[in-house]
Amino acid sequence: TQKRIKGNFERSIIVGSISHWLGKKADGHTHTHKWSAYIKGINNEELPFIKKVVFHLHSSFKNPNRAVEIPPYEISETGWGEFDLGVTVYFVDPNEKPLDLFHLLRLHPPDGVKTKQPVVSETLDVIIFHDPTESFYNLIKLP
Ligand code: SLL
Repeated sequence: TQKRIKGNFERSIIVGSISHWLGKKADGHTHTHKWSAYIKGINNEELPFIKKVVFHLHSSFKNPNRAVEIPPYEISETGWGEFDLGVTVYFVDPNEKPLDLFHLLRLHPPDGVKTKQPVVSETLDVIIFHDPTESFYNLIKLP
């Protein structure tokens, strides 16, 4: 068994989305917005301790579970509605339990008023790793 580094170690990740209104469409297409959802580091720090991110979209999308194995951990889609996006973050150490997050994918500002401007929604998630193995600690320690 591997040596462990005693203690709780925090790393923060940003879970977010950006949505753009597609503009008035003559063809009557129902997709009104193009959006991206992502996991990223603060100040675009790399996240070498992440192995894979799976985005769980609303069931109205084709292939709603989208796995991204290399950074940037981001997906893009077009759609018409807001929904609770599920995000599962897998870590390089398979013994670290995957993290399940939810992110409200916003197409409109929180006040509900429609806008032509991009809508960004981000939250910070603090992850606490407890007694990590030495090799995993080397991936989570800050530069
Ligand atoms: C609801 N908030 O509660 C809604 C669900 C789902 C949005 C919104 C589908 C795009 C496609 C899409 O935008 N879904 O058809 O590919 O029911």
